[in-house]
Amino acid sequence: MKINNLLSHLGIQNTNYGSCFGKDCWISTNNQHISSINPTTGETIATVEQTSNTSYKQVIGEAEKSFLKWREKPAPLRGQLIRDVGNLVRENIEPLGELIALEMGKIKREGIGEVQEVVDICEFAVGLSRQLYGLTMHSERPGHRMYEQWHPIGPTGIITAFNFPAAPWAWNAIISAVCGNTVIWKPSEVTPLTAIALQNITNEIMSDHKEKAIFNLITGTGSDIGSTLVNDKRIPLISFTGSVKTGRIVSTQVAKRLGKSILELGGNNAIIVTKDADLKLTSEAILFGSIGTTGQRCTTTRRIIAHKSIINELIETILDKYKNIKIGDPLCNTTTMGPMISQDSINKMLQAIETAKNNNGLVIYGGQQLLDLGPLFVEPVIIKMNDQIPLLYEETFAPILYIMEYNDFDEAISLQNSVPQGLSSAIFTSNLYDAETFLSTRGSDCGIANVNVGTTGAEIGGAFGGEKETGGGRESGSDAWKGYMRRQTVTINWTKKLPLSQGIDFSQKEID
Ligand code: UN1
Repeated sequence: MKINNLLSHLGIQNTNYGSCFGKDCWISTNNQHISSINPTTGETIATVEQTSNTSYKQVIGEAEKSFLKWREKPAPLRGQLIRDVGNLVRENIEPLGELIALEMGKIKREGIGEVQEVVDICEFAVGLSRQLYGLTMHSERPGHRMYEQWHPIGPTGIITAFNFPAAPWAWNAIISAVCGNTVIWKPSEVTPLTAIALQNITNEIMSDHKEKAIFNLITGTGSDIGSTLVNDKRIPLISFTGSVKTGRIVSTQVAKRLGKSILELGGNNAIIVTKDADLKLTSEAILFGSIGTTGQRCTTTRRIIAHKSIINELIETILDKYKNIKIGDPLCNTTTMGPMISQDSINKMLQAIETAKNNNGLVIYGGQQLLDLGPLFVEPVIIKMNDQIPLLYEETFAPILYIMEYNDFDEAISLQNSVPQGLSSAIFTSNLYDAETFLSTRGSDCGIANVNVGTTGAEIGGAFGGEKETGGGRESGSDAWKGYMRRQTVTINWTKKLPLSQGIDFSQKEID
């Protein structure tokens, strides 16, 4: 689609308001605008008015009001609204995928894949709307019944990152909404247009269902409006996706007011390749894992830990694949890798390459800036690391692949677990013992552990998140919904007696 047609199809103007609580409820207070810039060309796509203190107050006020009504709606009826959101997103999957490619530079096929995650989570949430189950326990007291039930928690704040401008919103917002909460979304200031397009979709559906302010939008920088949201006592839960550095600040600020947070922070993901791995399969997974989304996924494969007997053959197989990467316009169907998001990211990548080279690292492929293609294009880089240097403990959000070798399997696991982050991990092997050891308690310490499947591309059905500095949060499928609700333990006495628990006798008689 032509860019102008695409934008108007998704309800985006040249200049937009960034604060909204429903159809025809976009608010302007003449605040400053931020620009959404196409990383492929450096050109401004459109501008968006940032949320001011005044518009913030209005959005939160509406979200609080709407919560009181929405929480009363039976969950299966809430599911019907979510089903309609999913259907409208599905109808727009292609333009939304294109918009993501345009605004943040991942290739269109991956953009569409990301929107598919939104559709998938909507479908999951519709089923979930009839399965927000609590347990029943046996009481120790006669004639008593005990059970637990789950209630909505309140308006929830969702802060998302540029690299996945749609899916993490959905993992959080859709689940939170089906749980009976209203949602206030602050997207990355770099990708406000995808957020506006999704807000337009939820506006349409909220209006069809005679609702508003279930899905709400605020826009601006993290240090400004993001921080206001994080510190707002009226928001019992903040879900934050972003760097470890910012996550630490967010989690401290939320904890200070005894709020709850769900954190999805950095990764530093490795694939262990054993001597009997299928190298064709392995190199396919490595390619998608390392250059998909231009190496800017939190699940990106950044480290390969290969057995010394196959490392050279593995490198050859990977190089064959890297030589065929087509770098260019992410909207072009044949492109496999688009631009990076910013000059700052490129600087960090180039700096990491320098540090690696200065520390006995050998660049075996790429790493050059490709200014002919545009300001933000780079070649992905493969670096053979001979020493375990501090650089390898950091997440550099770029298409950098470090390869290192191991001798025995325990060493491989210990290298895999040596980093402070704990998001995703994988092993490629046909050895059952190695696969099971990797999955055992002395194996991978990550939230995600895959066998003969790469580190990226998690399905929505599982709980998504990681341990250690990744923050411990879980989002998306499985029972991650519990993070968006408050648990209530209920005991009912249906007798005429009042026995106390633990057998305590509290009668007013003398006790020897
Ligand atoms: C992210 O990079 O923040 O597993 C999320 C994956 C995607 C999600 C990545 N489903 O790679």
